[in-house]
Amino acid sequence: MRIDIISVLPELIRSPFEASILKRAQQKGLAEVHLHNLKAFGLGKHRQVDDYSFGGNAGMVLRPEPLFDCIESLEKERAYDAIIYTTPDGKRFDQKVANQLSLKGNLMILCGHYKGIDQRVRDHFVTHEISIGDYVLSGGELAAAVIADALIRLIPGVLNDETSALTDSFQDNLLAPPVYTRPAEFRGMTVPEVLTSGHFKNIESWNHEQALTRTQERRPDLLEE
Ligand code: 6GU
Repeated sequence: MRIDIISVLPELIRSPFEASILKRAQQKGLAEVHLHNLKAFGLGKHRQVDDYSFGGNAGMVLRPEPLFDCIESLEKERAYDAIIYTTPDGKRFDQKVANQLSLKGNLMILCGHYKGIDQRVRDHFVTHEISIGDYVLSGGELAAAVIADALIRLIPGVLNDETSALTDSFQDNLLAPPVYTRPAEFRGMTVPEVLTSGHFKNIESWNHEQALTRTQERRPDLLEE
């Protein structure tokens, strides 16, 4: 998987890709993340990328020319399977969307900024408009980093424990069960006996029961889907 992220503020999300799982995935050759500064395609001496919106609404809008130039220069190098625009008015991001997008080869993510990007860019290039939740961020960069993380960890070989992504919360519309590690007793608090029993079948059904109970209590909406 290759992800090209286009932003007016790429510095904001450099560090997530230079640490942790995301870094290891790139070192293993399983994922490539490239950050592009839209200002490199800005207009004139001042590398202008934004302008006032027609119609007089407050706030700046990213102009079409730098985005068209940037996107077309990338498209000249390779075909993209999806061009994602991060925006609060997009479709809500969830594990199902993450699973689908994780199967793609080349992805581009356009980070919205200010009041957004010129509608003509959306009409012409964008295949997926994604919001990461019902709240407003100051830019799409953090959303892009969230999306990239969620996709990359699903690529086979990225996680050490191959089954780990399969037992995540949401993978079967259930929240994950509680987890424990050593010591079996800590300050008088013990681990549920079944987990130390070594009885695989009982452990499995205990985990499933706990996942169901948790989901019923915390996210009953997931059980209705
Ligand atoms: Cl994708 N962008 C911005 N700016 N705010 C958001 C968002 C995206 N998703 C939720 N809030």
